[in-house]
Amino acid sequence: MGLTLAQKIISSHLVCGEMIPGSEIGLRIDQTLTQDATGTMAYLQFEAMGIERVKTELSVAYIDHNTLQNGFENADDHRFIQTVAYKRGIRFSRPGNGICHQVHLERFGIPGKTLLGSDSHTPTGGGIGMLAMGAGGLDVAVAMGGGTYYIPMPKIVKVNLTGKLNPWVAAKDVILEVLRIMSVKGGVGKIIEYTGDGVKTLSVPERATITNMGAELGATTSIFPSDEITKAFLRAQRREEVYVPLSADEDAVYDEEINIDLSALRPMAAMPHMPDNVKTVEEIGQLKIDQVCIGSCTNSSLFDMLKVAAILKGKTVHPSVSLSIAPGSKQVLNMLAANGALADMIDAGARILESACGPCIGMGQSPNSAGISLRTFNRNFLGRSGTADAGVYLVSPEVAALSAINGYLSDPTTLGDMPEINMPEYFTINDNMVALPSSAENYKDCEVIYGPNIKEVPTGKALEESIESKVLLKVGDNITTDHIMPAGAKILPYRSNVPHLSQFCFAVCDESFAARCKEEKSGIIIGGANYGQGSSREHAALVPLYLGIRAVVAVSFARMHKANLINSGILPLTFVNAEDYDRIAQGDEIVLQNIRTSVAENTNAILINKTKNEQYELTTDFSERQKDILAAGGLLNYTANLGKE
Ligand code: MIC
Ligand code: SF4
Repeated sequence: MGLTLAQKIISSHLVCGEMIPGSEIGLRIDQTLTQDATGTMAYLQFEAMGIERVKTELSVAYIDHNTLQNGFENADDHRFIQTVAYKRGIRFSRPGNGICHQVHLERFGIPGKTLLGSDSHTPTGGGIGMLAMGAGGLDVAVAMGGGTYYIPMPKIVKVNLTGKLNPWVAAKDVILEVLRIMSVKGGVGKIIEYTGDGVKTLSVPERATITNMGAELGATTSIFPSDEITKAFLRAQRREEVYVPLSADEDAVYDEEINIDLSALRPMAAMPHMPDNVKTVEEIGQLKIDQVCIGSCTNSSLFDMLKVAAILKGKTVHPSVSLSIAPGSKQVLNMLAANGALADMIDAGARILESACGPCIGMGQSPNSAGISLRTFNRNFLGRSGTADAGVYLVSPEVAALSAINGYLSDPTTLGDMPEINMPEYFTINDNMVALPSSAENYKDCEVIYGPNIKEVPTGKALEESIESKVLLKVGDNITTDHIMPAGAKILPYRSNVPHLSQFCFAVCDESFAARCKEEKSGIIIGGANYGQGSSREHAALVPLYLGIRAVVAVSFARMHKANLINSGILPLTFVNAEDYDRIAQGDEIVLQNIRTSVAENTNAILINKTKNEQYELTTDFSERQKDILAAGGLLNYTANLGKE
């Protein structure tokens, strides 16, 4: 029986386990990346492990999220990361060099390698045939130290692409169609593998848009084959030597199959407040808009920017619209400047932002009250833009640029012929903003500089036999990490200061949650389906840990968040009967009886609801390794205990 491409890369990196869907496998990680919003914590944990130098083939630390320096905090974190990187053998991509995923694809990604990043959009690397996955910072720290990365073996979904995109229909519309079909929880426990004749009609930046936003499906990762188009992209980046052809075997067997005819797709938009709330632009109609933001790791390649510039050329942004554009990397921005496209954008009235995440993570450009914002980004979760009542629509760069001129949501297919976009034979290469680390000889003398905003990382406590506690919060389905631990310009500077962060935990859903936790000192959370979807941020586990949360009982969990809960020593438990979710209420007094034994023996746990005088069965479905981590009260304790043995 043949193998799919993902299975081939997994089998060549398999440290332990069997490729049986759902069972735990351990993978060797070739490359890692971090960004600054998760990186500070990841490097604090790396430092706590006492490992002298990274053991990967390549590790890169990017600064791209916390770039509004509205106080000393972000700059201090940047300096901390820079000094750790220098000392420990990690390359450092300086602020201004661009968004981690865009830069990594351009300059470092290698087909067939494994990449683990402390950011959920790491699967962007799947655009050149990497097995690229997002994870919590602690998992990335372990991988940097040469440790194995564990995941449940995913099912493999084949997305068979046929036909060719029509003019003005974009890669964004392909992934929006996949989201419409599969939903934000449809990809949990799965790898999305793209095949079929349609693949060769898509350039690497287009493929990367699709794999990037596969994160919104909840998928472990997404991957395209590595072919002649990949080779041409790597050649244009003057990295042809890393090219290897890679594809699935002819007789590969997939767990699921989806067919998409590219020629049948229309421009689409994901409506507030979920990336799978997708309709065609035509169906939504001429919605009046207040803001357009173009950029993010999903749509900020040179290819995207040149299309935007061609649409804006000679026009003026509508008077009631604010248009901002953040090119994805220094390479992109430089090339736009050199060929005049940047001047076309500026001339049309675009507000040019630095090459960083910017508005995508609420670092500025929050819309006006109740504003309608079109964004080429990947997430439109409630409140993420920084304006609680704004409505964010996710669209392609083509839709965004035309709408910015018209002042309302517009379908670009009405524009007739597409302007010819000529991609350069070679990109402009200058890696001068990637600082190299110290040498293996002199690293010992390098100092790591900590700022005053860096506070202790909370650690869990060993699991007790029974937990007696209270339901401190009950939430519904598809709760995102942006609900649990919001980001944005005001909060992100405190990513290394958990006590300060804690006051914002769940504030989007319930402003009094943090205060209640502080009063009660211990509690559990009840969640619906797909609890913790979205980001890889482990703060969504570390902060509840700090607030005394002992367990989250949900209908189901998103992959990265479940791993982060386990790593921090919080029990992620699921209802055996999903209907029991309706029976338990916020404020109920509960007991998780003999929970330590249930976890150790993998038997169903019993939740006694003392308030209702009822009891419910919960699943404890953990691997041997996860059981030990939970028993120890988190991965850091577990690792420290190993050292004592
Ligand atoms: C995001 O898009 O939500 C982020 C910010 O990039 C996160 C990481 C973080 O919270 O720092 C992600 O996607 O993992
Ligand atoms: Fe940055 Fe947005 Fe991409 Fe997250 S999704 S890495 S915030 S650009």
